[in-house]
Amino acid sequence: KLNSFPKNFLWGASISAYQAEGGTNEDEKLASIIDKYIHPEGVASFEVASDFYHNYKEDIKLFAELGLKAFRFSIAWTRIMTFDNKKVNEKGIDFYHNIIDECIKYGIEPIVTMYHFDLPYYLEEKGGWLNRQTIDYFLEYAQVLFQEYGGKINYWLTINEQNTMILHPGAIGLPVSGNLPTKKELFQMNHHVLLAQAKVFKIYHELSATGNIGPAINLTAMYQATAAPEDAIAAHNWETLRGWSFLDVAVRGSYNYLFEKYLQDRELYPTIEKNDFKTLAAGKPDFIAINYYSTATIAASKNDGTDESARAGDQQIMLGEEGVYRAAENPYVDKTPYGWVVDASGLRLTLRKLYDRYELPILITENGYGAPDKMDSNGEIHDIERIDYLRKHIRAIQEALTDGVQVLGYLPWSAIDVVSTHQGFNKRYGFIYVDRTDTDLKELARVKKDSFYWYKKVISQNGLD
Ligand code: BGP
Repeated sequence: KLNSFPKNFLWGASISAYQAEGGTNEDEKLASIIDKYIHPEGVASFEVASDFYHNYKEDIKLFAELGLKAFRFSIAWTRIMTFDNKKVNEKGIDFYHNIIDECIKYGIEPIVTMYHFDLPYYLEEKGGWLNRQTIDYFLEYAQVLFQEYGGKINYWLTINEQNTMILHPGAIGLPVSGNLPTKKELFQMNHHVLLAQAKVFKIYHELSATGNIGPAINLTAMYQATAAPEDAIAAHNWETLRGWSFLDVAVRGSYNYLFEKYLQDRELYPTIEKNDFKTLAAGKPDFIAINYYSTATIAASKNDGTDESARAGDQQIMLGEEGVYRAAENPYVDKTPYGWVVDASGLRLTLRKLYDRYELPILITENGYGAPDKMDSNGEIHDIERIDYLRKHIRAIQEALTDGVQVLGYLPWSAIDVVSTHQGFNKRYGFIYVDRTDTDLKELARVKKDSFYWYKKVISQNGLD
């Protein structure tokens, strides 16, 4: 028998600033690296996105109608700080106050991501996260966030998907130079991001006795491709290097032994200054947020130069690494139209493993089904595959809760259609359709999909449909 969802379970949905807002040149917003990325031809840019910047009031009203108890959005650093963090941009500050106040008006818990891929471009020009000074910039920005919004926000997420940024930097767009950082540089950047995060955890806890803060990692359980022992080792490599290595530093304050060895063997070990480990150990999260979409199936490296190109479907973030592991197909699971593995039991397993390891409450900040939804001649969108996907994942969460895992809430991606990280506007995840295509903005009208009515019922019945 399954337990019911807790009464205060945070039924929600998510977006990020750059994928939803648009208005990239308005109100003295600075350019972010995302604004400067090179987009493939015919794929929507982020300049208008879903026009949430102008429509937020109407959109949040729709979220209230949907019955959301929580709404996760990110704050664009480039909207609220002026060049060099010199002062705050009041227009940007007000914009996010307005979003938060609208949420609170409807009894929706606002959940804030502080940084969702969109570093200010002027910082990138100074070396980005490779430059240790970026840590101080991030701290200043964080302090402004806590001072401005601290009294209204109970859940903060520091960095969205640090592991995606470091392990698969190309997945979120190409820098203007066209050159991605080297691996050595990436792990140095990783170290700096971890330091910034630990410092932010610490200053937040000095300021707030009641609020919660945590990292948001892309986490998926893995399966070994066969019972061959070398596949088991490869799968463990993958799970450690792709997931735990980031969270172990965030939660325990230290690099785990496999990660250290991996970095040392490849001469990728970052420069670590004298007090860094003290800094890392001094900042602790209150909970862990995960973005979960799929499981990965992992086989031993063939070591013949093909590990990195061997793909399981189109899932760009499931690449292999020479000598460490390679991706394999899983014949037991379905895939989305974009080739992403659909595996609800994998969510239950991921939650168990995460809880086993850290025993911290878990917030699911993304999960969803990307598909090219079409409006029919009656102006309706019958996204039944999405409903099926979400239904199964909600059931898996209920199973995990029944197992004894502490799950605080579920915030699927995405509240409303947004621009996909690298696949434009045709790849939709929302409960609310935005009437535009990659190339034609139309009127940007909002249309409730079938999943909207379905999720509304689920929320009103606390997890049942
Ligand atoms: C996550 C990101 C989101 C979102 C989602 C779906 O990695 O945090 O920003 O975009 O993936 O990915 P995509 O848009 O590539 O389908």
